[in-house]
Amino acid sequence: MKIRKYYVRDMKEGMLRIREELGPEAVIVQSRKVRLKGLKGFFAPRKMEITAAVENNSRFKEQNNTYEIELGEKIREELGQLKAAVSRLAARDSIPGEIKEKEREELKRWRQRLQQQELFDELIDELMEEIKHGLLGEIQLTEEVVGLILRNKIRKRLKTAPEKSSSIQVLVGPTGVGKTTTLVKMAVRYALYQGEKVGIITIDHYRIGAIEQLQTYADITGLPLEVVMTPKDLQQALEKLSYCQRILIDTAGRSTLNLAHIQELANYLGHLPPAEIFMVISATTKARDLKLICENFRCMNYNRLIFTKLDETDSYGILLNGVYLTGLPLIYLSTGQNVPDDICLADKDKISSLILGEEE
Ligand SMILES: Nc1nc2c(ncn2[C@@H]2O[C@H](COP(=O)(O)OP(=O)(O)OP(=O)(O)O)[C@@H](O)[C@H]2O)c(=O)[nH]1
Ligand SMILES: [Mg+2]
Repeated sequence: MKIRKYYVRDMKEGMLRIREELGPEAVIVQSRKVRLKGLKGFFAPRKMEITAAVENNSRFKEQNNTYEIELGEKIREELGQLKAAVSRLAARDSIPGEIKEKEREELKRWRQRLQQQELFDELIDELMEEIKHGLLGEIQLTEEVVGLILRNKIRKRLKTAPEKSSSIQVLVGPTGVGKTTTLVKMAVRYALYQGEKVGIITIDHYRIGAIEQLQTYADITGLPLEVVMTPKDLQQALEKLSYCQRILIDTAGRSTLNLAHIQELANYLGHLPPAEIFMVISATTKARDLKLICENFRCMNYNRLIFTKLDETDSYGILLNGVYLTGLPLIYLSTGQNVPDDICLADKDKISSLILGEEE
């Protein structure tokens, strides 16, 4: 596939150049307004950057920088007329059934892939609509090109952020999703690999064995641990660990449907200074339950996302669903039970590839 960028005044000029240089089979992958580099570019009006792609086996061939179609003059003329007619019809959204069907075929495989990846239906529809609108009726699509455009759209919709922007990080979420394990992975990452002084607080005194679980990790890693029993104790624990650059707070897992328990935990967090509050969700969660979790935990004012147990599923749509639903950045992915290794920063390219089933 040949991909080229054009810097032009407007779409009309771009279309002319693309058609002239890449041929009528070319498709527009992306278009945006940009300022050209340098002082001159700064003062000049913005240009339109258009990225166009065409398959290598296009019937157009390059000769001394010009392209010659391997068809007779008459056929070429007829083809041109036919394409113009189709384009006019497409613009009026009155394409004959046969051609409309053809367009659907090219998108169908990708729609199926996104469905199989369990993206929300409404999100799939939005993506497909965006693709259809971004394409010019006149030019022909291939599955490969639709894949490229889709990858770009998914990448744009995903949101990430730096792993740390606050000295206090709290992990909240439903029961058993891997909050404690992930917290320890993060703590070791900061303390061991990034040389920070890290302290841990737990406000999980509800589940039998919860404190012991974290105490064991604290003993192994040598990190200080404070146990908080009441909302007021939280302030004291923060003061005790004030010599630490980073304080990680573990919380009790709460059932998504038990709003009273969720609110009880939110009361603890109300005593915190501004913090990063990570919502931890298992990647194996059903789409419908994801909506419930995001909604019912809202009183926690969570502002970051972590997905765990990516090693237990081959459907990755939930990662985009989570960002779509909350508008929040995705920071970490947990990929297994090994502490501290099975954690990585969320990467837009990698996630797009996972969703689309492409090798990175
Ligand atoms: N396969 C897999 N298992 C994980 C992952 N993260 C955590 N686990 C496992 O999930 C189980 C629960 O982990 P915890 O860290 O105790 O979960 P939690 O959210 O703190 O649980 P509660 O505090 O009871 O709500 C443990 O067996 C972990 O080893 C992961 O990314 N992949
Ligand atoms: Mg826990």
